[in-house]
Amino acid sequence: MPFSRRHLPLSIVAAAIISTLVTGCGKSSDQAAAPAAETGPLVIKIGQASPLTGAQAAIGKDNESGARLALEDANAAKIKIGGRDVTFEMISEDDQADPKQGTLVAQKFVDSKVSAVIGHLNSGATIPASKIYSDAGIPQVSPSATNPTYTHQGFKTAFRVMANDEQQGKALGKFAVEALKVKNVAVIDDKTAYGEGLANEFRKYVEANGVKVVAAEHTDDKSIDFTAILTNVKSKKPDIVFYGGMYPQAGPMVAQMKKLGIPAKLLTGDGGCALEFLHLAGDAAPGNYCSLPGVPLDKMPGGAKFAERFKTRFNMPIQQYAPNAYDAAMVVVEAIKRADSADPAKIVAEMPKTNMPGVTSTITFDENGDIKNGAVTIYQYSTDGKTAVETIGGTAEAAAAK
Ligand code: ABU
Repeated sequence: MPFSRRHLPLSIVAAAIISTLVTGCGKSSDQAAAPAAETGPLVIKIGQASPLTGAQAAIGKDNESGARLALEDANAAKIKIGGRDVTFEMISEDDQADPKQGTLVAQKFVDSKVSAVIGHLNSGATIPASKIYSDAGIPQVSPSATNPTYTHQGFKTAFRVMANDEQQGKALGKFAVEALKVKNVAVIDDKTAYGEGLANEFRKYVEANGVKVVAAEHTDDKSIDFTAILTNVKSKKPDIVFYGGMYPQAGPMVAQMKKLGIPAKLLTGDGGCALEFLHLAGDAAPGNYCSLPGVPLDKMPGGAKFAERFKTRFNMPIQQYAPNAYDAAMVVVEAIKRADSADPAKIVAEMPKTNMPGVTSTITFDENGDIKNGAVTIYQYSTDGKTAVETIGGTAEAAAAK
């Protein structure tokens, strides 16, 4: 970090961001953003895409709210682009966590002439959509899609504000080997870009460290009955069950593990680390593990204040990725300010220069568009929440979380 904001409340961090937004706006406008004849307010459209209906709607709306809060803050800052007053307008679309729907939403954003996109939430939707944004030259920042492929396709338009699944799979494997000291594991995935990819990264790490995979099973991101695969898993007596997938499956899975008398705990990634897991798992939740990219909320530079503001604004707690969605949107706003333009090409050119003290951490990108120094935190569920047990990797914030 250029200077320590770790213990500063969000109000101060937000004030700093707002102050930065207000300054440096005296450059002349480009034609695409502000034709010389126009002097009225400039409306800059920002796309937001996540599952707003279906089993993952809770976290999809959480992403939407995080991005909305950022754009409301940007509007309150009354920035100018090309000398004109600016209003950021969020266009939010439901991609249903579906790859095909993701591409339809992406084309809709292109047709609507958005300046940038925050999203998508799921890797399965983000990856195919990213080709459409790349072809259109529109910058895209995913708050939560963690499959490495997203940023490894050579697209200049693709960015993500959290650690990817190479890092997350390795961190989960390291935790299983070193902290849990497992000797054999069962691995289940949902065959999605995210779930299968994370399970493969986990498996690669544990097998390289002498752990035996005694069962490898597959489900999908719609199923809620896992009796058949769990019956097979039970017969193999694993020390732990790893699941690569999302909470609508992870919650019922642990409930059914308990019902079947499987003594092993579930270890899963960020897809299983949503607040909703607790409701779905019921009394089977305590003791199970999940990971989330980043440091714990209370160790984030602006975490505590953000949680308070989020609760006040939306009358509900943070579900999962809202702080990351806030940062993703603010990264775009900052790039627009530096570009002094709403022209996507000019915003894309500014994105690699990002060095922003955000809610979650100071955000800078590597040559692929991945966040530099991304941390991963492992949590253990209790009856009514989850407790951070270990933070692996990352920057000063991660060190402070240990
Ligand atoms: N990172 C887990 C949830 C989103 C995704 O990557 O599919």
